[in-house]
This record gives sequence, structure tokens and C-alpha cells, in this order.
Amino acid sequence: MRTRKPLVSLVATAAALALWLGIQSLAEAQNAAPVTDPLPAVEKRGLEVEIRDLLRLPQTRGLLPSEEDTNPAGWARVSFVRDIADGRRFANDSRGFLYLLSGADNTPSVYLDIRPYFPHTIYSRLESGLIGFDFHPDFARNGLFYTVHGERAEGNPARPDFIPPGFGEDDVTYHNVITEWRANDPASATFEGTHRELLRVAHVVQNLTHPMGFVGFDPTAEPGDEDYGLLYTSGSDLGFSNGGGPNAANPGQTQRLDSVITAILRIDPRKPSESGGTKGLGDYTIPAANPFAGDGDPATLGEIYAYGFRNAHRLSWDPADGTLFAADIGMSNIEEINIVHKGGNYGWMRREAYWENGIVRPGGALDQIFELPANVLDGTSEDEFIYPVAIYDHGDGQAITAGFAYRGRIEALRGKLIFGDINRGRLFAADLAALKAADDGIPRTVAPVEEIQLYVRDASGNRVYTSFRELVEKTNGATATRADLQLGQSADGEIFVTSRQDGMIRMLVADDEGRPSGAGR
Ligand SMILES: [Ca+2]
Repeated sequence: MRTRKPLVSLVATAAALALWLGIQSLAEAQNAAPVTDPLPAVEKRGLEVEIRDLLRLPQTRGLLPSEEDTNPAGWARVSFVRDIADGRRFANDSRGFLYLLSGADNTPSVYLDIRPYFPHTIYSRLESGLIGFDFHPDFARNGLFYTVHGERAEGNPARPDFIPPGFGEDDVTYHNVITEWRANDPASATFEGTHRELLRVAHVVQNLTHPMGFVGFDPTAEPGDEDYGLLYTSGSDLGFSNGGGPNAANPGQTQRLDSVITAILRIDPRKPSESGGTKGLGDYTIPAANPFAGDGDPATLGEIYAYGFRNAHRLSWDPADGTLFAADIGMSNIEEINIVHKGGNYGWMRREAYWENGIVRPGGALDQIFELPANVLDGTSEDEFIYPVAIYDHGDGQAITAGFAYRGRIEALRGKLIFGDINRGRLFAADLAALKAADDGIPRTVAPVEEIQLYVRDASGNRVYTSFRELVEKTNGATATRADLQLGQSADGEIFVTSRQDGMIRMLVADDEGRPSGAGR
């Protein structure tokens, strides 16, 4: 793969910019108008799936002062449901709780409350508080699990391991922290043990926007595989797009390999003294197989796995072949499913899907996109970027959820990637084979996307068509400004459907599974 020297400053002259953009026909391109309504609407084409309540987390409204809570009306702010290798199920409430869900009825009990450990935690943003978690694949023996959370910089005695290039401690507004926890007894129903900080990254924009939103292990990796026991993070721009204040809207902080910004990191969480390997920015080891670990260039960060994402806040692995999918939230125009390749550059802020983002044009803006030259779009003139394999535009949604490869019990969804839109709460599907075929080096080839029609069963067992948003509003007894949809996947491949509004954990279920009593079968 090609590597590029990090871009240190945004050059202003048109000639230099032309080189930087790598576009031969810049004069033509500059005269073009921004693209509006870039894609046809996503439609329903006959996929109909039942959704059913699984459990509702305990309500945590009123726990925080309302000005410190991003959504005081939200029942509980669940964003991850995870089945771990020891057979147990966990879910988080970003207000600070990690729950164990036990037994056939998934009874929630608090496994860990992070609040006493992290007094500087911020809860007032969409991705804040206890943002994410995952358990080591060998948790049953080593007791290790990992969390990511956000903290205020003001009054915070901790020092970041990384501050964006060109900024200093006085510029820091928030910290984004990955923590390793070690349970004394991994089988216990409540956490008791120790923790240590792995990585603390600084934000310098006004809001805690696009922090690291994910920590996770590749569940398809077996002991002995390159990926086994390595922790991945989201690929997030730390608010350098629209995080607010004078330091945002800053393309010069992207497209560089001396920075964690926009990069999916892959780290070996072990201390270097334990692994015998190379220390990273924080107290962990750089995996020797990482793409920039052995490039001999001291200016590249060894923890970078792939880069050029705006907010690839969710990763997932296809259980069939280990394909790594990243769902990347776009700026004002395009939402993306990407297939992640080691060392790949996914374009942000120079690209938004297979368009050029306006921020890199003289007089252009972050909320604009422009057509790329035809020879780039059709792949005859290859550039240095990897392009998404499925996309939808902001006529159909505003922010993409995770996507999960589905091979479970619901026949209609088998062989598809299931994803959705956070704000609108719509569920989408794309064929896995078409997604993989679209990973072809040709920017404009993408897999078709269709919408899933949800239904519930009434007391007589009849289908009642519904939207996810309607379900959330009914459960909460109030209208919601956003559906706040998130998805998860169970150990047996089924799909969890959650909302940070109503705290309910639902599942997509097969048509013939356990209908209510009285329903004809
Ligand atoms: Ca393609």
C-alpha cells in the first residue's frame, strides 16, 4: 500500500492545492456546483421482520443535573449490548452503568458503576459518559475488560498521552480515556478488582464531538491468529469537523499518520514490560503486524490500523470470513458502510464517500460535496483512497448505526448486512455478497440498500406494522426528537435493537418463534 507524508499545513495557493487534491482537472472542478440530493431514496422492497421487547434497563432519569445530561428525558442511555465469550450478556447505560443481564428473562443487575472511579466524566453529549465497553476474549481466565469514556479537561489532574499536533495543554477541552479493568473473580456477578489507564487522548474543539466511540475485539480471531487479543477503537475525528469553536473545520488535522485523529487504532493492551514489545502512546504495546509499526518512519504512529474516517463509531466482523465493517457517519450528505483494510486511507476530510468534501476547496464548506472526475469515479485513474461499499444520503437519514453480518434464524435477512439510521430509527439491509463485490477499487460501485419494514404482533397474533420510532415513543409515552437507534448482535447471530431514549432492548425475531398465547400457529 502507498503511504503518504503527513500533511502539515493547508497550502493556500491554487497551484499547490491542485497538487494536494490530486485532481488533474481542478479548473473544471472548481467551477462545478455542489451536489445536492446525491442518491435515490432508500425504499422498502418486501423485507418484513418482527421486532420484540427483550427487557428494559432500569430507569436512570434524574440521576444527573439536567444540564449535565444530554437527554434528561431518556429512560436509560443504552448503546451497546454484548454477549461475551463466557456465555454472559452485558449492556451499558452511558450514565455510568455496566449491567449484567442474567437468566432467561435477562434480569439486569449493576456489574460496574464507573462514577466513583471517574469523577471528571462528562455526560452532556451524545457520545459521553460510559461510551463503550468490551470484554477480552479470554475474560473467563484473565478477568480483563475495557471501557471508553469522556472527561472534562477543566480541573482534571490527568495528563493526556496525545494532544493533536500543533496544540498544547492549554488548548485541551476534553479527554477521551480507554481503561483496562481486571476482575478478581471473572465469574462474579459484580465487579471487584483493579483498573489501569491504557490511553488518554485530548480534544481541543469546543464540544466532546466524535470521541473514540468504540472499543472491541475481533470475535472471529482464535488464539494464535494475528488479531487475537488485540483491541480496536473507532476511527473518529475528535470533532475536527464540526466540534465547534475556532479549532474545528480543520482539514489539516486529517490525512496524517502522526496523529490518532480519524484513525481506527489496533493495540495490544498488554504493558510493554509484559509483552516485551514496543510501547505505544499510552501504556500498551504496538502490535508488530500493524501497518505502520515496522515502516521505519518515526513520524507514523504504530497503533494506526486504518485512517481517514470522520466518525467510524462502530466496527463489526463478519463471522463467516472475518471481514471488518466500519459504519462511518458522514458530515451533511453521505452515510457509509466501509470494508476496512489494514493501512487503508478512507478519505476524510478530502472525500465524503465518492464525492470531494467542500472544505478542501477554496471558498468551499464542510457541508458541501462535489462530483469527482469521471476517471476517478470509474476507477480508471486510481487515487490513494478506499471508498465505501454501501451509502445512503441525508434524504434518508442523518447518522449510520453499526452494521452486522446476519446469518441467524430470520430467513429474509440471511446473507445481509443489517444496519440503520440513528436519528430516524430506520433499519436497512444490503447483501453481503454485493458489499464484498463492491470492494473493488472502483469508487462508484456500491451495494444496493433497502429498508426493512418492522412489525409487532397484537394480542391475536396478527402483524401490526410499525416504525422503530413509533415503538420508542409508545414506550416512553412521549414524542422523541430522535429515535437514537443502535444495533448489537447476540452470540448466536441475532440482532439487538436499542434506543438511548427508552432504555428498551429489543430483538429482531423469526416469524415462527414463540408467538403470544392464543396466536394460531
Ligand atoms: Ca466500489
